Amino acid sequence: MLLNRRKALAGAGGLMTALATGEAWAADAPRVRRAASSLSSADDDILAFAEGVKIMKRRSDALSWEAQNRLHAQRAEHGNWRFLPWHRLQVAHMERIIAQVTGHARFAMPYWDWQVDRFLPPWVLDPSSPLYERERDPAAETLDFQKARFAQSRDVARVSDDNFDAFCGRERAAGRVEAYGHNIIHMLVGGYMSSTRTAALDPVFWLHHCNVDRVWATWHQKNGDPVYPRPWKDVSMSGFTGPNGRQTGRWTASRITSTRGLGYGYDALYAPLVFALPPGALGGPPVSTSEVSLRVEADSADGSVRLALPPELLRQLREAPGRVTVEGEGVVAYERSENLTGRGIATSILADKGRVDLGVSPTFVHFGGGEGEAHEGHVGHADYAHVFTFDSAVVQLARLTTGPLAIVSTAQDLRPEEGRPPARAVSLEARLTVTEYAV
Ligand SMILES: [Cu+2]
Repeated sequence: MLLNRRKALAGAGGLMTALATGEAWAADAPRVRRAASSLSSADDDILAFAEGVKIMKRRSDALSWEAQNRLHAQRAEHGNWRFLPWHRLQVAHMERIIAQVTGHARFAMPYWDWQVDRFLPPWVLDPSSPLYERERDPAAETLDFQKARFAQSRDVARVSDDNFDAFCGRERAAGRVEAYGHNIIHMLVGGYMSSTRTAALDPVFWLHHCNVDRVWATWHQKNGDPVYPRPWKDVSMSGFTGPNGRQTGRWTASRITSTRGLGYGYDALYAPLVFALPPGALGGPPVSTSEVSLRVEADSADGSVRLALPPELLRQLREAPGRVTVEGEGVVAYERSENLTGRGIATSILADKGRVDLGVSPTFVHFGGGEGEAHEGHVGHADYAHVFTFDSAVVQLARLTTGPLAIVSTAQDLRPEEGRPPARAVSLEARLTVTEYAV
């Protein structure tokens, strides 16, 4: 009884700290985070970032570089809908710490938008700079990230259309922003970045997560607060160190959906991306909408999972090809193990002669992490799952083929030279909304 009461009091105290910190940060004139490509090594933010890394690497206390990596290695949220708010908080805290230890009070973390900038900023490639990291994959130094493996995936960019589930993820599945664009960069930069245990040691981690945060800010601007479900809003996170070296207490997701609430903004958000066909674009008004929910447990020897689309659905797609749209979303889950690292989870819709690729998500497998006590079942040890989406391309595929169609997911081995056994899928589920329009 007494223990519970103590715990409750400690919790309340923590909440008040985070509220007070958040209010103080929000009251500042907002910091403006700028594009890495617009900043030279002589710009104030880059000088501060480099100096901050140098100072923090020399420290061994709560404001050290290693402490930030340890926090990320042990408590970062991946593979679930806490991913975006958790990393938003870590970058915002880091920004304040760098401002504090360097005296560059207005420091704002630069963002590296690899789809526009394409190459790593020159100031992280200079071996004499604290922003350099020799552990990176040497190929990353000259890599055009826009043309790199997996970066062409259709699932990388078109996230602004996503609903909450697809974008932010689910309670136990990574959203697309995490599974695709985010994971791809961790894999391509390589070295420390390729493991959750070491990723935050590379300064590029911060530039990258700053941009992931900007993708969220863009999506949030389009969708607004009503889009977040209550259970997500109540998610709480703690363990972050403020610029004074003390913990800032317990934060709730609902308070940080806007970057303003944390005292920063971006010089520019993403331009509106390609949007889906507006309703009615196919002709007359919609005459019917049906929803199909499918799920299958994996049982194939090669570790993959296959979900056949029901024949009556295919008949519907084939009978009214010009008048029907499909929106679909699903979750594919794999067994979490070391064997799943260094893989690319490829999901496609397969026909006898043809396929629609739904993207490849390089794995970024975390072990542990999260706040075990705060939610049941230790999300960090549950299956490794992510969301995928598909659209009316499946209608085209159905129209151009005659046989069965199936959604298939396999974990391709990115290190085939090791001759590892296949990684095992656990399940695949999908929900399709089929809308038929009048002629
Ligand atoms: Cu990351």
